[in-house]
Amino acid sequence: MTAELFNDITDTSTWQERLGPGSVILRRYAAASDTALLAAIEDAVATAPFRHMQTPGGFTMSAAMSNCGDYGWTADTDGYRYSATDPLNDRAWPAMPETLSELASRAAAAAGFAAFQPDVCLINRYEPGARMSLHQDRDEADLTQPIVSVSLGLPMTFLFGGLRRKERPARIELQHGDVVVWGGEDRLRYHGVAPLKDGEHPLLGRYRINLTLRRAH
Ligand code: MD3
Ligand code: FE
Repeated sequence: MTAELFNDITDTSTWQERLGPGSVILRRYAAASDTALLAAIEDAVATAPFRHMQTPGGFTMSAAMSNCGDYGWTADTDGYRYSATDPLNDRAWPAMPETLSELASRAAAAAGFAAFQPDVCLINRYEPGARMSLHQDRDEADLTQPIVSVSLGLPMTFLFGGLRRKERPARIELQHGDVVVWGGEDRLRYHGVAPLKDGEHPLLGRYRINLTLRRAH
């Protein structure tokens, strides 16, 4: 037996788990491109730094956020919106690297959504204790377009609720490299992120980064 057979680094297997009629987990789908994705994120946040946005309700979000693409998702005391410029500097958001858009189109196609072309990548960064409460994503113009999410770094517990806020959410572990495609009937389901547990990830240290690739317009 050769050592490689037992070496995690050579394990590039991926597999699918269906979550609902319109949502599929592509386990480890992004693991092979992790360093390229992280380099692309570093590039973007050098121009559009991570920041903690304010919600219209007056709370500060515990995940730090930035964007790349033609638009960026922003929150402030006036509400939630997609804007073509970064409100911190009134400049265009950094362009979306092809590594990101191509990964998202491929993942969407693998889940049955042909020709997905994202125009936004929202970048969320969690540190231990950071969370995201149950919400729907409904600021996009065409809700027949899916959302593709990519998890990097520390593992987390994803909360997958129903179409009404009061339904008790399922808890799903997502790990480094996991990609999830959300569309169809599941597109408007309530979802959130449980408080991140402390840990140490070989590439990201004490952080989890989530990318959501979206079609805003
Ligand atoms: C299910 N982000 O940015 S990604 C968000 O891990 C957001 O940072 C979480 O929710 C995160 O809005 C979850 C998974 C996700 C994204 C969009 C969805 C799940 C979804 C849209 C509809 C249903
Ligand atoms: Fe969301």
